[in-house]
Amino acid sequence: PATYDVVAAQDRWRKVWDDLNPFEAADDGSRERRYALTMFPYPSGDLHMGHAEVMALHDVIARYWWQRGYDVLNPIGWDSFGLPAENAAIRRDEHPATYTYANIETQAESFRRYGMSFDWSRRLHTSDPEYYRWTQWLFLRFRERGLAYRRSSPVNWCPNDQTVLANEQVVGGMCDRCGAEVTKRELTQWYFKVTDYAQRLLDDMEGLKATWPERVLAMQRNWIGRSEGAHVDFEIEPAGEEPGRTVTVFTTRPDTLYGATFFVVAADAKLAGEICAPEQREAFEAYLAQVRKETDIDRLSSEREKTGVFLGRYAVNPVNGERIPVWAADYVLADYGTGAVMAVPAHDQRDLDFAKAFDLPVRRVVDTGEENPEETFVATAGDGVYVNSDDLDGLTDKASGIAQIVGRLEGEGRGKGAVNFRLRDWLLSRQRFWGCPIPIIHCPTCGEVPVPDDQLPVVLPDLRGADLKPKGTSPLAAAEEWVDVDCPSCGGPAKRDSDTMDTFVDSSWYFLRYCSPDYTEGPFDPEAVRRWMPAHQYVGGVEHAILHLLYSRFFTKVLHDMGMVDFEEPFQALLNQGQVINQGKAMSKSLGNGVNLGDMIDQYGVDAVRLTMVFAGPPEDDIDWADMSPSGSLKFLQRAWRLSGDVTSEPGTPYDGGDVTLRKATHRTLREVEHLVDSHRFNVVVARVMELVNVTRKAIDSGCGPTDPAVREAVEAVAILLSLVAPYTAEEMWSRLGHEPTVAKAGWPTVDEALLVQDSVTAVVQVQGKLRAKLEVGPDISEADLEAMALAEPVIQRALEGKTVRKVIVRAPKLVNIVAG
Ligand code: ANZ
Ligand code: ZN
Repeated sequence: PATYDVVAAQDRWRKVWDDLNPFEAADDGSRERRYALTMFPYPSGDLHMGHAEVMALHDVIARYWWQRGYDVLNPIGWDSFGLPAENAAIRRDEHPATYTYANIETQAESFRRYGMSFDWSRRLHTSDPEYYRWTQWLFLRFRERGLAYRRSSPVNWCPNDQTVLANEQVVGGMCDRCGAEVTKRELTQWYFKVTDYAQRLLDDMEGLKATWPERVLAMQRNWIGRSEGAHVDFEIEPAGEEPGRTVTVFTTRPDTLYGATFFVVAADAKLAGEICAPEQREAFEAYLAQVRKETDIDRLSSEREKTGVFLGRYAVNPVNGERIPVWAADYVLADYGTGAVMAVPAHDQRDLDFAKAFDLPVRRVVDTGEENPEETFVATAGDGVYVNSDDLDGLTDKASGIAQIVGRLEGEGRGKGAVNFRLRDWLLSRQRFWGCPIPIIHCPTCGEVPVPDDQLPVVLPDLRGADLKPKGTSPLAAAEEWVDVDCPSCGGPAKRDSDTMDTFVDSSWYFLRYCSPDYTEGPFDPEAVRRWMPAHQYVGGVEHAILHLLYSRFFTKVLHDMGMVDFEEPFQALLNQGQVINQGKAMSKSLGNGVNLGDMIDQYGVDAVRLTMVFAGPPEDDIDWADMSPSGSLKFLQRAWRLSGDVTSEPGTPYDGGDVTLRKATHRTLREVEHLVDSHRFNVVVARVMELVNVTRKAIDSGCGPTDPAVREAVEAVAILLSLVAPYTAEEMWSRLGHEPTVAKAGWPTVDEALLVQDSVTAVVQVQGKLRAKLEVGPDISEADLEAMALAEPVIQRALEGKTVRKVIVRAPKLVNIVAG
C-alpha cells in the first residue's frame, strides 16, 4: 500500500500555511471571540519536550475553537529579559541581546515547524524597548498610586547571582535559579505593595473555583496566608535609663492571654536592639550575628533546639498586670505579624520548647481534657474549658473566649481584633543588567524624580561581556554615561536608578499587550482589551502556580482600579499540564535520561510526537516518555491517511443516502469530542478518533464499500478531528479528499441530532422458561442493568411472588431468564 511521506508533507504544508497565514485573529466582530493563551517561553536554548507537550495540548483548544467558527486570538511572544541571557553574555563576551534574539529566532522556527496555530502578527518580546517602555510607564502609574515604593530592609541575597531575590524565588532556603544558599542583606529596594490587595486576591478566587485547578488555588491561598486574631498591646517597663514603650503583638489566640508567661522579640527586628538592656548587650549582639546567618527555613524548623537571649527587660500583661521577661529569639520572624509574640507555652509548641530550653514557667489556661502540658511538655491547641483565666473561666469554646477577651481589650484600648497576612510586598529591584530599567532619577536636591513619560523608554546602555559581571551593585551603576543625567525637575546633576525590574513584572501584563501589540498611546488599547479579555483559557506549567499568576492577578486588579480594564481577574480558566519525564524521573543532564525533541521529530515526524503527547493520558498527568510509543502513533496516522486514498465518491456528494450505521458512528464521535474538548479530556478524543478510523476501515473493506457517501463523511470527519492534534496529516488527508487548504478552518461538521438517537432492541424476560415480558432497551445495555430492569418490572415481580430467585441468566441485550422456586 502507498505510504504517507511525513517529511514531504511537513515541507509542503509548512509553505502553504506560511502563505495562507490562516491563524490571524480577524478582530472585526464578525464572529464570537475566544482568547487562547499559553504561557510565553523564556528564550533559553531551543524548544524541549516540555514545550512540545504544553504546546500540543494548548493547540488542541485553539484549533478546536477555530473549527467551531470562533475568531481566535492565539498569540505568542517571549519573556526575554532575565539571568540566563546575561550569564551567557558574560561567558561569551557579548551583549545579552545577541544570545536572546538568536534563541528567539530558533524557538520561533521550531514553533512553526511544530505547526502551532499562532497569530504571528502579534508576536512580542519583553526586552524590546517598544514593550518595556510600557512596563516603565506602568511602574510610574503604580508609584503615583503609592503602590511602588522604596524602603530599606533585610532582603534575600543570592551570593552566586549577586542579586536580591523575592521571597517567592527562595525555595527551601535556596535560590530557585541557581540553587545557591540564600543569605540576608540590608538594602534599599523597590517594592510593589501587593499586600494592599491581599484580601481581594483571596476573595476573588471564589469565582475561579470551577475553572482553575484546586491545587493552584490552595497554593495561592496558602501563600496569601490569612490569619484572624488580635493585636494586643504590652507595656515594656522602663529600666534604669531606658524608657518604657508599648509593643504590639499579633496573636491568633488572644483567649490564651492569661497563659502568657514570657514575651519574645525577633532577634533581628529593630525593636530587639532598641530595648536590649545594657548588661545584656554583648550577649545579644553575639546571638544576633549568629541569627543573621540562618535561613527562614532553619528558623521555622520545629526540629531544632530553641535558642535565644534574655533582653533584661519586662513586659506587662495587659489583662492581669503580670510582669513577664522579654527574650530575643530566632523562632520569631522579624517580618511576620509585628515581629514580637506573647508566648503561651501551654498552648503553642514552639513556645513550650523554648520554655523547656530556658526553664520558663508554663501555665495551662485551657483544659482540653488531654494531659496537662505543664507536665507533658506537649502543648494543647484545641477547644476546652478555660481555667486560670479570671473572667474567662468556665467558658467552653474558643470562639466565645476570643470574643470576650477581644471585647475587653477593645473597651480598654489595649488591643483589637486583627487580620494578618503571610503575603509580603513584592520586592522588584534586581542588581542585574538584562532587565527593564527602573525609570527613576535620584537627585540630591529633589529626591526621587520620575522620568517624564515623554522620555520613556529609558533604554539600556550598550554593555557587554565583562561589564556585566556581578559586583553586588547593578552593572548599570558603573555605566557613567548612562547613569549620570540632569535632574528632570531642577536640572542639577543627578543619577538614574541603576537597578532593573524583576522579570515577573514584564510577564504580569503581556497578555494585555497581545490584544493591541502595536499600540503607541499606552500599554494597550483599552477597547481591544475589552474585546478579548479576560482570556478564556490559560495553559501552562504548575511551576507558575504562585508567582506569575498571583502577580498577574495583582496587576489586573490595579489596572481595574485605575479604570483601564473593566474586569478583575485576567484568566477565566486555567489548565496545568503535567511534566514530561523519562524512566520515572525528570529529564536531566546528570541522569543522562534527556530526550531531544528535534531527534524525536526527525525520527517520527511532528504529528506523531504531538499525537503521542496528547494521547499519553489526562493533560494534568506526567508523561513518562519511556512508556510512550511514537512509532505506534505514526502507524495510526498512516492508517488514517490511507482512508483518505480509499474514498471514491466526489467531494460535495450529499451524505444523506449513506450507510446509516457508519453515519451514526461519525456523528456520535463528533458530539462526544465536543464534550471531551470542553472538559479537557484530549487523550479520550484521540481514542475516539482511533475508533472511528477502525469502524471506517471495516466499512470500506467489508461493509458499505468505498463509494458510499457515509465513507466520505466519516473520513472527512477524521481529517477535521485530526486537525486538532496532527495538523500535517489532517491537511494531507483533506487535500487527498479533493479539498482546498486549510483543513484547520474547514469548520466543525454539523451534528445531525437524528443520528444520535440510540436504536432500541427488544429484550425478552422469561420466568422458568416462560415468556413473561418484553422490554425496549438500548443496544449497549450492561448485563447488570438489564437484570435490574427485568427484576423491577411489575409483571415479573408478580410472577415471582412467594418464590425465591435461584438463578438469573442474562444475555444482554436480548434475553433474561429467571429461575425461581
Ligand atoms: C499566642 C499564641 C497562643 C499563639 C497559642 C498561637 C497559639 P499564624 O496562624 O501563622 O498567623 N506568631 C506571631 N508572630 C510571629 C512571628 N513573627 N514569628 C513567629 N511566630 C509568630 O500564627 C500566628 C501565631 O504565630 C501567633 O499566635 C503567634 O503565636 C505566632 F496558643 O500568639 B500566637
Ligand atoms: Zn533635582
